[in-house]
Amino acid sequence: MKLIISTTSPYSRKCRVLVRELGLADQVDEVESHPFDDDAELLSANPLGRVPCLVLDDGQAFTESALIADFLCERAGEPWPRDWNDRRLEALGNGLLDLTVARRVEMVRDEGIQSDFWISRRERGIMRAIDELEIAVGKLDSPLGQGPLTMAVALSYMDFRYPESQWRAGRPNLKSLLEAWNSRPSFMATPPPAHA
Ligand SMILES: N[C@@H](CCC(=O)N[C@@H](CS)C(=O)NCC(=O)O)C(=O)O
Repeated sequence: MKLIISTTSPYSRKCRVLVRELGLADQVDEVESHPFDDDAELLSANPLGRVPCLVLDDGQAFTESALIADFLCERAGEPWPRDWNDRRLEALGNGLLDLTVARRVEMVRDEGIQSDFWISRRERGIMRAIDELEIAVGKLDSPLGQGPLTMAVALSYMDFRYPESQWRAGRPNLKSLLEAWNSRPSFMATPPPAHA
């Protein structure tokens, strides 16, 4: 299988971490592609032009990180608990990723066309989501699961793109969750590049 990724993409990182956690590294070739280069291989696999994209050996392609994650977990024999609470946390974590990426997209526009309305709306959504996740993560027995992984990837992306963010203040459960993930080899092997 081929996993088309970008090293700065948090959605890609989630899939890359899963490949390593689930012991699938010898079955998956990672191919780097910057989505904005509109590289032919990516566009022929994914008409949406986005990463990540998992291409199976028969050419069939999966184009959403959540779908890819489900596929990888099934391929590995479902080693992690997958109940509705995990799915709920995954959905909230994915929403947090969407908001952080959307905020980033707004922030890198030329100053004259940035929208304070959208930046502020994204930031308020991010704060509400992490407050909810702080409560939810306190009730988890283990950091291993698609839900907590998605949350950890989103928090790590916040550190990458918004190092000034004080998200740890008053949120000890989320702080511990990211510490737990940061110490795992799968996370250590997939950091975003230092200058990007
Ligand atoms: N919902 C998608 C989001 C993927 C996504 O937005 N990836 C970004 C990189 S972080 C991308 O490829 N953006 C290029 C574009 O939107 O044109 C997923 O979960 O896989």
